[in-house]
Amino acid sequence: MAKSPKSNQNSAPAPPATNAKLDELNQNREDSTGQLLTSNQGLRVNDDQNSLKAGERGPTLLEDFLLREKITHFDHERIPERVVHARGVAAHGYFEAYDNASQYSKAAFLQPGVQTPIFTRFSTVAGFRGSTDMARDVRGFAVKFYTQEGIYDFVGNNIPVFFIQDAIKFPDLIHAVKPEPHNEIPQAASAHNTFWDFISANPESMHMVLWTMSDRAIPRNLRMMEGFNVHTWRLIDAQGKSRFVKFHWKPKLGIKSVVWDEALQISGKDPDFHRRDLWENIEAGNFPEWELGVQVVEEEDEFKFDFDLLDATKVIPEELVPVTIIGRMVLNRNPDNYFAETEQVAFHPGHIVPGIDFTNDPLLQGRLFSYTDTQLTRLGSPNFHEIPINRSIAPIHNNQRDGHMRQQINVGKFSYGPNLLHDNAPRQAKQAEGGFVSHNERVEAHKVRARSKSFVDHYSQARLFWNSQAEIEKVHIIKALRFELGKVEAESVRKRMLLQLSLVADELASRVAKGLGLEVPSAEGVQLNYGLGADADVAAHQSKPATGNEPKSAALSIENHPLNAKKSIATKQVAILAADGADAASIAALKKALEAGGATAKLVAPHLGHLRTSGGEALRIDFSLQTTASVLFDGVYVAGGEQSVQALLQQHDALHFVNEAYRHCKPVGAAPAGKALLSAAAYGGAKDILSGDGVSVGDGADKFVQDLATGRFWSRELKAEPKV
Ligand code: HDE
Repeated sequence: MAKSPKSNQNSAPAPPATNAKLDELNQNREDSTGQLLTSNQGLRVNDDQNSLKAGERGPTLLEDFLLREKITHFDHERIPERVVHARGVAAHGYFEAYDNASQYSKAAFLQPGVQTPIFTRFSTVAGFRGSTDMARDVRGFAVKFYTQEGIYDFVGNNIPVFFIQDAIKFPDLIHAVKPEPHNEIPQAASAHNTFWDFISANPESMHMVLWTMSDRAIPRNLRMMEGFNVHTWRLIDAQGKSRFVKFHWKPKLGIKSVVWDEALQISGKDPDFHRRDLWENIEAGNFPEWELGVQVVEEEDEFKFDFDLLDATKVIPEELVPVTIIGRMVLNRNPDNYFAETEQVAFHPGHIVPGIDFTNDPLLQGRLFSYTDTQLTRLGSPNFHEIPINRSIAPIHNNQRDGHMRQQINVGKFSYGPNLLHDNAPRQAKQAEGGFVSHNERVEAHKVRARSKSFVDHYSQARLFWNSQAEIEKVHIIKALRFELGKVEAESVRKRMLLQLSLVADELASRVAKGLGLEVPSAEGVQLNYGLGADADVAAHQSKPATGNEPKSAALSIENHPLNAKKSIATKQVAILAADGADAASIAALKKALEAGGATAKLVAPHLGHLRTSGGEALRIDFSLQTTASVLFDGVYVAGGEQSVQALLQQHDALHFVNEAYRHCKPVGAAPAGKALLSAAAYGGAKDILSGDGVSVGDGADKFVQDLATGRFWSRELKAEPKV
């Protein structure tokens, strides 16, 4: 459970959506409102719709410099997309440190009350730039802090562990997960044959794979997910003392996900579901907020755990080391331009400031190389730090020079150091002046290409994760594995995966096996530790199956997570189904109750335009039944009014709307007259709709609002499919 410090939490009013970084960006903003058209050279252009020709019907002239400029620029508009995390969305905001962070770190941005501009980019990992937001995938969670001491990048994910322990395996992992190279299938999903072939031969992935098969990999939105920096890092305090740390972002609105069937449909109905949600909520002033938490481990306690702190496939259970909250992040402004900001932003785990330092986690060490290297391909020049969104607000002075698209005009003749003719400027900064000094960790070792034996236990934490899930979460993991492995063509891969799962928990393997129509193979005599060097002693690295009743950790579950203890309807979206003749009073009462709790209602009707209520009032319709779907909402309510309900009964889409919301376990409500629609929608997996939990008919707005705060009513799914 997170410990809350005495802090100025929420006490400071939200600053206006401007800050030092946003002000600095002003010099690059361009607004054409009321301006004349010019070429890129500033020439006023009289006609950019007709090319220059030899006669009206004649050939175009090579002389046409305006045509050439416009087309040439267009031809070069694209840059390579990110090799991973290509699809993303970002927003500006600020980070505010509470009064307790400075005890662990001397970083200027962690001193009490300091506010720092930030730019945060969320992403999926495997899909291309144009893929769907709702792919089952890890979400990137990258935060650029524009601190007074330079850029600090927090380049994390929404899952606290990773698939592999050593960076050298990353190209293999990504080649396996991206679409298969011969036909580029499947898009926006983890590849089936190749991914599971890799995973089944790579036991260290088992913990992370359970996270990706859980509902964490299909978030309801980006505002309601956690963020983690995965590796163990170091915090360095003002006395130079180093402590180990794991970072967490804790979403203020709790953790919420959708169900897989919804995810599949949302991908068709609104592939921009997450980016739209983030954009609209920021525009509406519902600024997303996270608290930054740290799990701090003293150096002398490094070896007191039964896993290695340097192993990125492990969490530190929050029961062992509680999370201390040290600050908060608020996103309060959308970017002006997707390409200039969200696409060109360049993150790097090696962008750190005094007070933060690296550990020897071999995954992190490899990342420290990769991120600059990848920007050279993507952004094309070592001057990518000069792109406005990447620019530090702390001044930059060094002897680096030139290169493609250099913006800075370095004056004078000195571009080397030491120099005596220029007083050694720019001069090296002493530590007391903020000069960065690496933590002086003692390292004495043989040079080896090897994996530490302390990294070998691949199953205990996978099992801890499994044991910590509520029954409905287990059901979702089983269904996800049946779906994903069901798409694998090679039976040998399916079987090997079942074997791996059986080493996590027999129950998990046997329930997945049932869906695949296979028996769980025996582990006897199988050597499992793949991915070692050719001459490695595999037997010595044999990972042991987890045994015994591992304890549970509530923070690994969504259902049992302490962040979800508080129920709220804030920012939830409700569809009110209505047609001509609807009862205005029932709509108004519900809208009022929802708005009081920070939720919004949208009127959904058979047609667009306006509907006429039973009292003759005209109400503006937000969506027609054809342009939206229940999967895009958190709850559904049927408005009163006999004539309206009769009209909805004639619409297959209206019945489907209610039926589907019920099957997805969402709150369903109706004014008394709406009962007829609920009865008619009670078919298939929703046949008990009138007696189901979280269904309110004629109970007034309050009961529906209460149900909406609860969220989902999983008893319906467990009852409809009892033997998963
Ligand atoms: Fe990344 N990763 N990564 N990664 N990563 C990139 O850098 C890489 C890893 C993460 O919104 C790339 O600029 C290696 C873990 C995020 O722009 C690239 C390894 C975590 C983003 C790269 C990892 C991450 C990236 C591609 C294994 C969570 C998107 C484009 C050692 C802690 C940032 C780019 C954004 C992006 C390499 C593993 C998070 C190729 C080699 C673990 C959020 O440099």
